[in-house]
Amino acid sequence: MALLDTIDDPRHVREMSPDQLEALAAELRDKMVRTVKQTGGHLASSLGAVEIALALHRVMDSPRDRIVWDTGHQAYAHKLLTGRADRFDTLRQVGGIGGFPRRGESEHDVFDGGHAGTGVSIAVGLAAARDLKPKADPARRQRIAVCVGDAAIGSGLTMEALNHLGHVKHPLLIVLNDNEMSISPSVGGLSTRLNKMRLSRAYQETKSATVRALPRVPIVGKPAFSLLAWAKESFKRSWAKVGFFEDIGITYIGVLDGHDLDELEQAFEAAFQIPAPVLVHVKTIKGRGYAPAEQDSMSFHGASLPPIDLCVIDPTEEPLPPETAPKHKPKSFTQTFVEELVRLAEADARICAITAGMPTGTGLQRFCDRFPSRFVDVGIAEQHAVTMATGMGLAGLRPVVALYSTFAQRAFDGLVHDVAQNDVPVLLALDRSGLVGEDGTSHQGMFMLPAMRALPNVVIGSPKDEQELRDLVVTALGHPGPMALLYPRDAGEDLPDRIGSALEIGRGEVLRAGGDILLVGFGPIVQRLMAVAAELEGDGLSATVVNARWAKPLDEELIAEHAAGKRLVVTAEESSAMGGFGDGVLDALNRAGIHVPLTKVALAEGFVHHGAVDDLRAQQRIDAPGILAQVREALAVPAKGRRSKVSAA
Ligand SMILES: Cc1ncc(C[n+]2csc(CCOP(=O)(O)OP(=O)(O)O)c2C)c(N)n1
Repeated sequence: MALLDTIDDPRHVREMSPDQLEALAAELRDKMVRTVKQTGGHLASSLGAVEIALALHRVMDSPRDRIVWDTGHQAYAHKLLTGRADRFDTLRQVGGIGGFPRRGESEHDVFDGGHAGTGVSIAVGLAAARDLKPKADPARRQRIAVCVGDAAIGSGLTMEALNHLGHVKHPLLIVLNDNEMSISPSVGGLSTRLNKMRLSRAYQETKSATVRALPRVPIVGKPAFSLLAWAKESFKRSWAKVGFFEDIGITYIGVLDGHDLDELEQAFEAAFQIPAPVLVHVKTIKGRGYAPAEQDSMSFHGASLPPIDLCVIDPTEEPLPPETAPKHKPKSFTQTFVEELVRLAEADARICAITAGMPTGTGLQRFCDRFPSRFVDVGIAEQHAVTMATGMGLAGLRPVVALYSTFAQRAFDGLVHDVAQNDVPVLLALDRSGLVGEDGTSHQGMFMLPAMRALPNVVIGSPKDEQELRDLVVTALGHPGPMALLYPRDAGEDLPDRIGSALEIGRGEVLRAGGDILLVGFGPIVQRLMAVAAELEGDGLSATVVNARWAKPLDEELIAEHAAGKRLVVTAEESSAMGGFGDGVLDALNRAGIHVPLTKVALAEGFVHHGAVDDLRAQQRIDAPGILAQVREALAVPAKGRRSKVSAA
């Protein structure tokens, strides 16, 4: 029987022998690799954190003690050790195990995460709550740990939390899981510092002395403090220049081998003896134990590739038979966006591009390869990206910030206070707008459109296809103010490449004309409206389809003209229904005095869980069959009496 099958409580790992633990670590890795080959997922990060998870569960008593995983993408071992091994093959599938800690799944999951840099704040909050309890309360002995990566630790939110923690000094263990990588190589001054700390010979001597001394650290009592004080001092002596954490009030232990379970346990145990915040800096290998992931941790960071692609780059797998070779894939919106951006940047030296730790995901790596000096990766620092872009815009540049819609949420104040208030020509390229699928609640791109609609000066556009995306990029970079462009993770329509040309801002277009229904959409969902219109013909209903292109300013005139006299208006967007494009159309029609029943096709209120995008679209009834069904239902509602849940008269 596999060791993993014997673990239904993480406490069981405390009773295991060193040999068993080594075997268990191998089993955990094997399970992750086999699963992710089928489901996709954050393989490399989780492979690198196996020993950290084992050590934390051996030293701590979860769920009484609390283990926080920053971001949550490296927590697969934790999931497997906490009663989810038998369901792990459902990872990221509809109704299955989520890719990040999810409180609904297990009492061992502390919070529902997904965004980088939140872990230390959560842990500080937990520690603050614990330390408010009366001294005699046994809950005051609760141990709290947070594991955070070397990229996430540089995010603004983590910096704020560390700064605060250094002041309030709640006892708490921060495990800095340093694999030198974000998704791409880590960037930033802190990252450079961490590198120096790892590489210095002086450090090597300090480190080995610390590690040699750690076994002598007693479980309780004062000697631990003096030993740690010694370790700290010796560290400071060697590292006067790199005492970043010490300087802000956080005790530092490091750098330890993050794959040496024994060393980790001793350090964690020692850290918990100190009545103050302690950061244990460990060096790990991203992708540890699976050669393809170790060699190419970038591809295996978030392996969303279909299983077949993982096999192609896995030398241990059988070669693929020719008939199963990957098929032609249409270009993604991301690729088209970057192509057009690079084309424009050839002719306009003011154009520069900014990413927040996602050069590959946003496609901007291509821009970087062509114009390295006009490209900036600020690290996981979305707010800084947007505000810095404002500064660049004020100084005469044409900054383009490409962010995933979900991560742009963190930059919202920068958008309001900096970009919008100053009315600066910043192009905010919101990739992954709409459903993203397997990453689930934390990652769906569904809140930025409603949030941005209220912002003065900001123009909001979304293309019906990849050719129109080129037009919108040209339009945005010729516009003297801020613009946000929303495009999805999806592939485009496989249309021929062509050069973009400027469009009139606030002008939509009629794609087909019909007398019964107006279907008006924002973004690529317009393609589904065309399919729906074709289907409705079979019902004897003719539909006008309008591609709105702009959610702000809305083409009110065009929409009002085509809504007047129809039996039904249907608005469509792949975004939260509340306060979005549909509400804009509704307001506009009300203002124009046009009172036609209106159905809003959008994402229902609430978070959208993980699963394949197509399944989620079907679930939300925003795929073509779902929209068609909604239209048919709306038309079956008698004109008088019951109001449809999304209708307005
Ligand atoms: C706010 C935010 N921005 C970007 C991301 C995308 N992202 C997920 S993991 C990651 C890199 C994290 O690197 P690190 O913290 O060093 O952990 P590692 O994966 O290397 O273990 C990034 C940029 C995110 N999850 N949240």
